Amino acid sequence: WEWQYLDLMRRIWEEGDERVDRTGIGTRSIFGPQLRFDLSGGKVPLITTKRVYWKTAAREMLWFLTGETNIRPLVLQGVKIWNEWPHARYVRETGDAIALDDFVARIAQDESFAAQWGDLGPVYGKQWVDWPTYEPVGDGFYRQGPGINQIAQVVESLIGNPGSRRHIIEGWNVSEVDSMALPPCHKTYQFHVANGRLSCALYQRSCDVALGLPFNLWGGAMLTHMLAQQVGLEAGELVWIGGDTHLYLNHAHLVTEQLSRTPRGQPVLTLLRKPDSIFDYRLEDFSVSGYEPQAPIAAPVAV
Ligand code: THF
Repeated sequence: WEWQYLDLMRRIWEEGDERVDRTGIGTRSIFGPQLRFDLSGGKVPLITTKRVYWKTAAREMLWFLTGETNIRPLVLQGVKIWNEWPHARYVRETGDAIALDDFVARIAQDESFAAQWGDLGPVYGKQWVDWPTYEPVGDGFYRQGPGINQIAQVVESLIGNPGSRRHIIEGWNVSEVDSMALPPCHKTYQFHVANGRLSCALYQRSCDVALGLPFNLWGGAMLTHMLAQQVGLEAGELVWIGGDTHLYLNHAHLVTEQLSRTPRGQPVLTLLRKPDSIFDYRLEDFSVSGYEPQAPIAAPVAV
């Protein structure tokens, strides 16, 4: 199964269209690839040709499900993957060239500093569980209505109307994209029930294949396994579809090293408990077996 990932990496590196991207680092890019992974029996597409910190990715997914958009809860758990964006904004807006580590330490220590500078705007968590609505109050004025919890709605629709073609979690809120630190990359999750199995199609408009994709594949699989457990179905397949699917030019060492490695086995996720709802999972509920990854390959993240 993992060869799909390595083949994608090779194809982008050899055939991708080279351009200077938003971050200024430069990428090679292809458009519209698809990967498919069997999730039956707890299988997860957890990449073995380098160590993927699945607990970090799991903490991120659980953070999304809380509706939180501030990095502070992640920082307090030692999760660093979102730190660069608030730091860059702080430096840009205050002119204070504080080092990243010092900035993160302040986010951890100072709650009001975190409230002011740690927020990413209305990103994934906000849209997933509290998509804003507006109600007319006359004369062309609107007031805020109750937020929509898309996750809860999908759980309900999977139970009440499994054959529906509308089991969708959407991150791309057109009117709010400009106020997000980063518009959603894994923007759409659609679920599908057939033969007692729950499958997921994940559409990712922009994909950092070296750093982001291993996390995003894990995330899609984890969410599907959790939903399947909640609604009493077996997990089926994860179908991943990429828009602009790229490798950063400063990830050359990672590409060369990873393409020289051979995949090792099929990790399996076990959910140790059935929480009362999709919102009640904790990190301790996830156990991964059969994961014997090769050495980590560090690479810089483009901000
Ligand atoms: N921007 C870019 N350029 N790449 C991304 O992968 C990405 N994301 C999120 C938002 N913007 C992005 C942030 N997610 C890592 C992993 C996921 C991230 C950001 C960074 C990362 O550095 N991973 C390292 C170390 C992990 C760790 O320290 O725990 C790794 O080796 O996997 C994709 O959604």
